[in-house]
Amino acid sequence: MTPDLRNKKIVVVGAGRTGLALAGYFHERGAEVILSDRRPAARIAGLEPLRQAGVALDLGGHTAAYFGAADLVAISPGVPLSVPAVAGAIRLGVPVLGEVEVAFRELSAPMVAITGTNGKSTTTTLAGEIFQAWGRAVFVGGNLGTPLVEAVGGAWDWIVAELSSFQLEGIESFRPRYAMLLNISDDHLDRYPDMAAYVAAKMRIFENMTDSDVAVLNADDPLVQEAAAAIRARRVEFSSRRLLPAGMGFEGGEIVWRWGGEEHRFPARELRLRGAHNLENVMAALIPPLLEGCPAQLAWRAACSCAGLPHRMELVRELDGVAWYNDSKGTNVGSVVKSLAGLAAPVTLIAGGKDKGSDYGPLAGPLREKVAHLVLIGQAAERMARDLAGHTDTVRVETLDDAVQRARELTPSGGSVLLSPACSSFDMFANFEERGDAFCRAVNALPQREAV
Ligand code: UMA
Ligand code: ADP
Repeated sequence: MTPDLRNKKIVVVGAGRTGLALAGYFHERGAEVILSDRRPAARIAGLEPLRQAGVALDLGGHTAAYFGAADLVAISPGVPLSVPAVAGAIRLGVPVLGEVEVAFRELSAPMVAITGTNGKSTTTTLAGEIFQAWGRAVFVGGNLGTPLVEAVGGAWDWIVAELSSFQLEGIESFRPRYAMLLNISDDHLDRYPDMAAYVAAKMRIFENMTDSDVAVLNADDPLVQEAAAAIRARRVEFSSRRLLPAGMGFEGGEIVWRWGGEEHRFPARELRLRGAHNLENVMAALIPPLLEGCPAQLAWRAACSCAGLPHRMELVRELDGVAWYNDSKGTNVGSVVKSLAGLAAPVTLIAGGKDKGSDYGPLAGPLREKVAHLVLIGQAAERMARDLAGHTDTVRVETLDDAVQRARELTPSGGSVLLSPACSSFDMFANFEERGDAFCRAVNALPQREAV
């Protein structure tokens, strides 16, 4: 039901993709909106239409007085609840909600919500494509790129939403029909005091679910199993290592779905997506449509035709016998470990970026095994060099272009070069897409070696 927001004072925090969408949403419903961002106007794109429509602006910082006097503070995922103006509003009893909660309250279509440290975007895309192939009108978005609030008002049969821990911090009544927890490894320790706080934020996805809802869980991930021990939702699990008596298992190169006395087998070699991690993503994505009655072969064909997203182990070019991969979305240690597992030695790894406080230790083994040269860039380079030197040859360079040049010099024919930073991009780029695009441009500009 559309809430009546006339004359309600609403502060929207953050003027990125989420905040711009939220401000428009509240404005259209008659609220008095103040859009607040710590950046000055000159550094924010897309404000003008909102300003002209009458949205008030609070830029270059967050004015606590506006927050304290609001009927509602609606926050973007990149804004922590600890920001002083937000924390002040909470202390004064002003309701503070995240964008996902705001959107959820107006969405009536059943939802598949997907979280986990890695694989969220790929799994969200896969699940969306399966529902679509089944003829369902499906909104696919959330952390993937299109804010969930943009789904409001659409005639959707299903909503498939990628959700980050940041987005889950701002929920209250949010209750999806399916919630997936793909895996847990350390990430975002620049925002959370410790791993327990990060996991607790992710686990909020299950907090309002009952046994009429379904939790899709990774049977092989001990941290997932431990964290999900007490959830109320019905559990349906996937394992890429063994057969499950009921659920999505794996045996002899085949994904095996066993449910309600039936068994379906899907040969993994038919998938376009490669690697053990993508097998897990496919398994998870199949579960909601199959439980909803989608014909098994139709679901499988849709999964097989999915080619994956750019910036995730994307083969950019083969040049002089060297394969160049763009894995700019490899923004934490766990994802780099998985990406390296899919490549043969010798690899030149380009890593570094904005340090998220992660433990780089789990990279040591894969570095010794696969990586002949580690080329480091960005703010994290110093700590990564300190923590990882000794496991492989390590060089530091200034820019991503320099890194591409060095990788070119260092990598012999038969090897590969992988950009998989283990860090976010915000020290040098606007986002991981911009970083990946810059890498692809530099790689595509490399001249072929003269034949001798
Ligand atoms: N800002 C403030 N005050 C603060 C912090 C930030 O005003 O204290 C402002 C910034 O100046 C900026 C705005 O907030 O203008 C940015 O808001 P945001 O960081 O929430 O970014 P959006 O553009 O709204 O994009 C967000 C997600 N970004 C983050 O969670 C950091 C996008 O996920 C998501 O696609 C989009 O909403 C739509 O749902 C990106 C991401 O990096 C891909 N996500 C993280 C990840 O995947 O690891 C969680
Ligand atoms: P997310 O949206 O969670 O960041 P993506 O689907 O965008 O995940 O994949 C990002 C990177 O994470 C990929 O390039 C790959 O290296 C790694 N990855 C993808 N799926 C998984 C998985 N199921 N388990 C571990 N790592 C994965």
